[in-house]
Amino acid sequence: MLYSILAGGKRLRPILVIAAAEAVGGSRHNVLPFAVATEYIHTYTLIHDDLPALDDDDLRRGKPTNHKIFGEAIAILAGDALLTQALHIMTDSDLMDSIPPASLLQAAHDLTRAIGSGGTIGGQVVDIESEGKPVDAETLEYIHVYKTGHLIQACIRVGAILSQANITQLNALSTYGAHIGLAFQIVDDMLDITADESQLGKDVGSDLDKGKATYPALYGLEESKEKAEKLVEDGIGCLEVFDDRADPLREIGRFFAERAF
Ligand code: GRG
Repeated sequence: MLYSILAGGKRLRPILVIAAAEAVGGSRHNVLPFAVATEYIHTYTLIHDDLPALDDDDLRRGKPTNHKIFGEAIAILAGDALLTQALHIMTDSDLMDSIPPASLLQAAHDLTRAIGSGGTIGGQVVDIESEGKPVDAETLEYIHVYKTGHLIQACIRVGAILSQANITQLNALSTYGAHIGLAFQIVDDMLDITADESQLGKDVGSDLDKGKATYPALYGLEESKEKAEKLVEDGIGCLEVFDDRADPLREIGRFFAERAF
């Protein structure tokens, strides 16, 4: 668990939890346990995604993948334990000292919906079933939104929910999250072609090797870039209802479109 958590990573999901909380006037201290939980959940998905039965990758966060060091059995268990520990952290009754119980429950409910069969795992299943087959635009968008977008969107919603966002704020942040979440995976597809391994810290070219459904495969690199940029622009546009406390979310959006790692 420690090996993969401490291997690095951009910490984007916890950053989104905190940035969303602060955009609606909340406190970073109050949302920190949920922010940590999102990184545990994300790291679990990476460990399992890298396993031989799934993507069979050798490099992650600039280091050998978990199963390469500890073997498959321990890698599976490390992923399971990170997921379980995330649930444990989110359901700690001490959190009720600073956050209303209904908000805690809603946040945990939102986050767990985003990572189950109606979210990350559902997207991953369709991704696997689509390998080596021609995939239409609708299926491709489904894979990306479910596999990657829902967790990103949920991190933003969680920060807002725990910080007592009103419904207008929550709706605006949800739409922002949907846009940048899809853009993130489109750029991830592009980096699999354009980046090098030392820059990215993970295997490159593996989507192509596995016949994965990707935006560059369907639309080409240029059109994929345009789609990602448009999604981010529209996503940032949803933040008009917020003041400069939402500037970190605006910057994160831009980073999602422009990132090189
Ligand atoms: C339950 C057996 C089992 C498997 C689960 C859920 C799952 C497998 C896989 C999730 C799918 C997945 C890993 C999608 C990729 C999302 C993505 C773009 C990850 C990379 O995120 P970054 O760039 O990574 O934020 P860092 O390392 O910076 O945190």
